[in-house]
Amino acid sequence: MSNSIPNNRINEISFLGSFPRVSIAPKSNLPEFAFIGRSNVGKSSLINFLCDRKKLAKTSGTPGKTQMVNLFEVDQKWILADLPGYGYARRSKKTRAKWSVMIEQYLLNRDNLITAFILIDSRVSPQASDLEQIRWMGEKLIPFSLIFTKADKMKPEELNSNVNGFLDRLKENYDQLPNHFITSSAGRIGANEVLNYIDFVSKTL
Ligand SMILES: Nc1nc2c(ncn2[C@@H]2O[C@H](COP(=O)(O)OP(=O)(O)O)[C@@H](O)[C@H]2O)c(=O)[nH]1
Ligand SMILES: [Mg+2]
Repeated sequence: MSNSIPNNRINEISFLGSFPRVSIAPKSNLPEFAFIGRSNVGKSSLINFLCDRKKLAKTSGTPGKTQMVNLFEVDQKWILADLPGYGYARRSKKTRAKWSVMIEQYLLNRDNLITAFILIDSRVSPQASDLEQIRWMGEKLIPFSLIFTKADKMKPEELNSNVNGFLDRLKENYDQLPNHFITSSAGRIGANEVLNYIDFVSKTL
C-alpha cells in the first residue's frame, strides 16, 4: 500500500446530469465505471478523492442522500457513474426495494458499463447486503472490482485481517477472486491504483 496523491491525474470533469432511471440517461460510447456500495461506506468521499475535487459528489453524514444515477465525463475519456447506496437499514423496505431495482436496471442495461466498483467498509465484518450484491453481480455476469474504504481508521494488522477475512469469505463460494483496492479518502491512499486500473482497462477495450 503506497500513499498516492492524484495530482493532475484528472484534468477535466463535466457533469452530465442526475437521472432517476437509467432509461433516460444519455447513451455514450465512452467506457463507463460505476461506484456502488452501502450508504455511508464513503462513496462520495472516494469519488471526490479520485477526482481531486472537494465537492464533486455530495459527502454527507446523513446516509442515503444520493438517490439518482449521477454521471460525470472524465477527461473526455471515461464516464464515472455515482449510484445510490444500497441496504441502508433505516429506510423503509419499499424505498430500499425501489433503489435496488434502479441499481439493478442500471447495471443490467448500461451498455457501455465496463466495471462496477463495489465499495466495502474495511472496518466491519462481511455484511449480508454486500455479499448479496456480489452474489447478484456474479449471477448476472457483471464485471466488478472491490474497493475497501476507510483504511485509515485501523491499524495495519486489523486492516489486513479484515480485508483477508472478506476475501476468504468470497473464496468459500468463488474460484476466482475479484480485483481489490484498499483506499482511504481521509488518508489519501489508493487513488492512483484505482485510476491506473481504469486507464488500463479503458485502453485494452
Ligand atoms: N476516517 C475516514 N472517514 C471517511 C472516509 N471516507 C468517508 N468517511 C466518512 O464517512 C462518512 C460517510 O462518507 P460519504 O462519503 O458521505 O459516504 P457515502 O454515503 O457512501 O457517500 C462521512 O462522515 C465521511 O467523512 C475515510 O477514508 N476515512
Ligand atoms: Mg454519498
